[in-house]
This record gives sequence, structure tokens and C-alpha cells, in this order.
Amino acid sequence: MSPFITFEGVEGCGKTTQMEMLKEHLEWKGCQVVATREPGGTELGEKVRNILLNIDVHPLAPWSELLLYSVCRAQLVNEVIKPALKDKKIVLCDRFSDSTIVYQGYARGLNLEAIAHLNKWITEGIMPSITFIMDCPPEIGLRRALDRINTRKEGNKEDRFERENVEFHKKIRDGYLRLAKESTDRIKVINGDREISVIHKDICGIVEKQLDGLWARGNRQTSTNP
Ligand code: T5A
Repeated sequence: MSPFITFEGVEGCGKTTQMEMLKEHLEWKGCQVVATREPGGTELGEKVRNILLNIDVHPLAPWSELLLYSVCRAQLVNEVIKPALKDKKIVLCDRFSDSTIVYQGYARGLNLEAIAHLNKWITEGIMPSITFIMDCPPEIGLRRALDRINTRKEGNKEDRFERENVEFHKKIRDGYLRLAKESTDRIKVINGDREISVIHKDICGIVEKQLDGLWARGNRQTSTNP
């Protein structure tokens, strides 16, 4: 199986920035990479994303929210992730099932066992090989997210979660750190409160170590390697 790498963390922790930099780096090394995101990444998923994040759409009951995130994931796994892994491409994903455990489970308080069952069915058992948790204090992440909103020309608006108070976001951060303790092999906690280039170097080091292991086992699927 090709590497399936996910990026997680509080709002504005720098996941998207790091995922894009890793994609560029891996492509430069000659790898075939598919980068996607949740919620979204498919035509259906992007439409549902608009419902999930748009605060103008009427309030969502917690179970409705969970099921809508699940719709996005089921579609993304089928349409994008599974086919790409089958083609031996490296898949990078901005958020995945850990987000549901933390946001809908730990923070919203929905039943964790039900979430685990649902995740297992809709992901068809596909689990990330590495998950990076970009750890930073929620105050810093929210500040970055709000700064970005304020410099946007259009859509000058917070999303549903950016409206939540700092206490809610602290629960999210604690939830991620709790998950990391339960899955030390898969989950790597990265200090996200540093220079972007320093964080990138750490991430590349971890990914390359895993790729070296795979390639050594004859799984190399690159076309060229400069
Ligand atoms: N959600 C999602 C659930 O509740 N359940 C689920 O199952 C799933 C899948 C997704 C929302 O949905 C929720 C969680 C989320 O609330 P989103 O718009 O994708 O919504 O929101 P986020 O995932 O939080 O993404 P953001 O784009 O807000 O934040 P990122 O990706 O963490 O941060 P990034 O890289 O875009 O950076 C934000 C800003 O900070 C700067 C960047 O340049 C950018 O301006 N930055 C840094 N500045 C200083 N130092 C650094 N190290 C920096 N790194 C980035």
C-alpha cells in the first residue's frame, strides 16, 4: 500500500500550508502525489462543505453534522483515495477521520463508539499510515485564521467552528493530544508554533524515512528521481 498521509489540528494550525509544501517536495523527488481535503475533495463533498461551514445555513444538530461529514468522507474514499492508493500514488489529505473523533466526539460530545463504527464502515478500513498533528495553542491558530479572513477580498466571514469560543478549541487540542497518546506509531505531534520552513523540514524527514522503508521493500513507484 502507498503512503496515506493526513494532516490534523486546531483551526489555523498550518495543516494546509504544510500539506502543500510536502506535495511540492514529493513531486520534486519524482513521486506521484494526490492531495485532497475534508470536508470536500469531490463535487458532492464540496457542496456539502458549503452547508457544513457556512454560518448562514441554518444551525445543524450535532448528529446531522456528523452524518454530513460522513457523506463527504464516504465519497472521498470511493472517488479519490481508494483509486489513488490502488494506482500506487501517495495520498495527502487535509483532515480525515481523526477530525470527526475530536470535533464531533470529544468536543461536541457525541458517542465515541458510534463514531468509531461509522468511521470504520465509511473508510472501508483505510487508515492513514502517518498522521501529522500540527500542535499549537488555539489562540495562535485562531489569530492566524482570523488574520487570513481579514485580508480576504471576498467571503470575509468566519466559518461555523471559527465562531466557537477558545474553550471549545482547547478541547479540540486536548482531544488531538489524547489521540496521539493512543496511536504513537501512526500519529506524529509536530510543534506548529515555529517557522514554516523549520516545520516543513521535520515533516519531510519523517515522510522520507517511511518512503525509504517502502522503497527498500521494492514498492518504489516514482518515474524519475532528480
Ligand atoms: N471538521 C472537519 C469537523 O468538525 N469534523 C470532521 O470530520 C472534519 C473532516 C474544516 C472544519 O471542519 C471541521 C474542522 C474545521 O473546523 P477548514 O476551512 O478546512 O474547515 O478549516 P481548517 O481545517 O481549520 O483549515 P484552515 O485553513 O483554517 O487552517 P490550517 O489549514 O490549519 O492553516 P493554514 O495552513 O491554512 O494556515 C492558516 C494561516 O496561517 C499562516 C498561513 O500562511 C495562513 O495565512 N501560517 C503560519 N503563520 C505563522 N507560522 C506558521 N508556522 C504558519 N503556518 C501557517
